Order: sequence, then structure tokens, then C-alpha cells
Amino acid sequence: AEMERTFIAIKPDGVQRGLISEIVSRFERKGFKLVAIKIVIPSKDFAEKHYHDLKERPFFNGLCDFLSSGPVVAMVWEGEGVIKYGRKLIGATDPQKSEPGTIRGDLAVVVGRNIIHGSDGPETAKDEINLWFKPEELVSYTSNAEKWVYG
Ligand code: DAT
Ligand code: MG
Repeated sequence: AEMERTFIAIKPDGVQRGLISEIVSRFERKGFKLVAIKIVIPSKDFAEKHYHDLKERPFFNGLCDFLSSGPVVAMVWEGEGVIKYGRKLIGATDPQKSEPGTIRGDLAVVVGRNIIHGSDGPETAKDEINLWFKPEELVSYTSNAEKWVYG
């Protein structure tokens, strides 16, 4: 299998609403493998680094204030096609436009409180994993389910 990794974060609203297990379970049940996880309150400066691509947008400051306002569950998920399919599980940026069945479609209402982040491509996945995790925090292991998920 062509394994890739993506960075997924449950934002402070998802944590405060008690949606950690709900979100983790959607990735887990799909067949993706959790290779890193931690809970952390990012500083404003760190949030600005994470969202640096959006610094010209009018909502940038509020977005970074929000991300740094409470605990975030930072994760790395591994699997075939996990970057693109992870975005599919998450749904459109604006929950008003996310399909039912997606995380944002089922669990969120407004764009400023859309509960989850996921890397949008291979380059950002690499950058975001490196920003949030040290190499030794990523755990390599063989999941017992792998041969049943991939055949
Ligand atoms: P995504 O999180 O789907 O990758 P993005 O990278 O375009 O979306 O934006 C990052 C976050 O910024 C998004 O999850 C919520 C917030 N955001 C995006 N567009 C917004 C808008 N028009 N108003 C307020 N917040 C917005
Ligand atoms: Mg994005």
C-alpha cells in the first residue's frame, strides 16, 4: 500500500463539546492508523505559524485567537489516500455547505466553529506534522487490522 500521513486537529470547540472520541472513531473505523496524538494549548504565535497561509485574510486574527483559546487534540493519521480522504471525512470548510455524513456536516453549524482541521495536500501535511510533532512522537507499528483493511 502507498502509505501517506496527514495532520488532523480537533479544535477547542470540538474538545469542549466532547467530540474527541466521535472524531477519532470516524478515522479509526474507516481503517486509518493513528500514529501520533497529544492534547496541547497552542500559543497565539504557534497558531499564526499553523495558519500562516491565511495571514492576509480578514478572519486571520480571530482564527488564531480561537485556535489558541483552549486545548487542541493534535493527531497524525496514516493510510492509503488519507490526506484527500481525510478532507472528505471532514467535509467542506463552511458547515452550512458540508454534506450530511461528514464531520462538519453532522456536528458543526458555522465556519468560525467548524471543530476540526485537516491538511489540504501532501506539502502542507508534511509541514504541519513537522510543526506540531517531533519525529520521535510519531510511532511506527504494524496494526493487526492492516492485512484485513488492505488485503
Ligand atoms: P479548512 O479548515 O477547510 O482547510 P481554510 O484552510 O480555508 O479551511 O481556513 C482555515 C480555517 O479558517 C477554517 O477551518 C475556518 C476559518 N475560516 C475560513 N474561511 C473563513 C471565513 N470566511 N470566515 C471565518 N472563518 C473562516
Ligand atoms: Mg486549510
